[in-house]
Amino acid sequence: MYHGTDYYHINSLLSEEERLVQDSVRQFVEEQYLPFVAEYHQKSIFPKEMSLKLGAMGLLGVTVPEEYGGPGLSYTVYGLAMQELERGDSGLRSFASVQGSLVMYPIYKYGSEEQKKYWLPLLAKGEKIGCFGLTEADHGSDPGGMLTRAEKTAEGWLLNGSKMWITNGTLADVAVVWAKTEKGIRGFLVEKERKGFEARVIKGKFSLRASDTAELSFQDCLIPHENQLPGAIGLRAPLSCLNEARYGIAWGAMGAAMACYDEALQYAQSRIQFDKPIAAFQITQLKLVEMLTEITKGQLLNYQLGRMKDAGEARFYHVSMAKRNNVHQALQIARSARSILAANGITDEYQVIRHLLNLESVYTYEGTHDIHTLIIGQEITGISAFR
Ligand code: TGC
Ligand code: FAD
Repeated sequence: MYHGTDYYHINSLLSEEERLVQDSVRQFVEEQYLPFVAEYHQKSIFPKEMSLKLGAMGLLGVTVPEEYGGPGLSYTVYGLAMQELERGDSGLRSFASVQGSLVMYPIYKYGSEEQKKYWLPLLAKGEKIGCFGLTEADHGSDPGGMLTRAEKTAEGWLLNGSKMWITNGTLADVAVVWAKTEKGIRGFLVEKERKGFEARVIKGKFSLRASDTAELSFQDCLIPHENQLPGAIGLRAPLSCLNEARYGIAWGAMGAAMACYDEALQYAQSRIQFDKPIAAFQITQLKLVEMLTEITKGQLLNYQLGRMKDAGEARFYHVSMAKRNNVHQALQIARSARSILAANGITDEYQVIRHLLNLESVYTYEGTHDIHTLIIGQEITGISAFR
């Protein structure tokens, strides 16, 4: 049984409820996900049945209140759950991030009472799946330049355009779509059966293979007026959803790093070269010490960020710092772990190469490393370096 990495006894700072959730998600990943992940990766599929399992465990929309079908737990619990899911695979955490932070959160925060009452309980149980369409082929880091348009007509909103790189895109029953109207950017709920809406899988991925990534297109796609999210006004609305997901990623990245560290340590202790375990060589020890130190620092960042989120004190640039640092460090840790496993580190008999390749996407999505650098830079200097 996997016991986690907790060099600074951070678990002792957690409540009993927080530890319980962490342990149960860890066990779920160990027993119900890890034995099959190599197959999902090889086939490049996200196992749809996971949706109901994650829902039954309360892992979809962790912070959504009980009156809308969520478990109404804290941000720290949410973070711990994401850490444990990503120890399995970034694709598993991505599924839960998108459903909870990018679909349920905007409906909860910006939706009408009818939208909340209909969608949130179904999404929380995993009976319905959602996706979030912000990025376009020509507008990634700069979503404000989006070309997708929504025109208000007597019959409803008419959507035209396309979205690229959309997680859960072909699995989704409903897409949260961001489009420009004559009054600026607005959010819409588009059900999969709407005429003129199509989702196509993006093939040939080397990264996040056990995740559904799609292109969405809208051709004169008519949706009722009541499918608009009434409270979502301007670019700040989708950006506020990203804060939620980026927070989960900061924790998740440490989960992937913990998996790589654990595997590299075990391998180093058992692999013999020159009549010694390779863990006896100083260079291997240096690599392991650096991994453990960065994991511990990342965990401390997450722990304090979680407490700040729970107290309502975390701003978006605080989240950017944890996402930026933790994903960067997780990627370095995965590379270092892969080097310890050497040739064995390139096969799917071990986890490190899968995590390494996944983390290349995690480094890019939800704001690239560079974009988070500039978000923090802008906050501390007061000068925007984006344009
Ligand atoms: P800018 O003028 O700076 O901002 C527009 C308005 O938004 C406000 N704002 C925020 N509000 C809440 N949270 C944030 N993080 C915010 N950042 C900015 C800002 O105050 C302003 O408000 P107002 O009232 O003055 O209008 O906008 P900009 O066009 O200059 O762009 C800023 C920039 C580059 C930081 C932003 O656009 C950005 O973050 N770009 C990165 C795009 C990104 O992260 N895309 C993610 C797509 S979703 C995804 O990747 C899902 S992967 C999921 C998975 O599988 O796990
Ligand atoms: P670009 O914006 O073209 O950036 C290219 C390079 O230029 C990067 O290195 C970037 O850092 C740099 N750059 C750009 N602007 C600046 C600047 N001002 N200053 C300095 N450097 C700059 N999007 C969604 O909406 N929903 C999803 O569910 C979703 N899921 C995804 C899943 C996967 C597997 C992947 C890979 C992406 C996903 N995305 C999703 C899209 C993701 O958010 C974008 O890829 C990301 O925001 C970057 O956009 P881009 O790839 O177009 O890169």
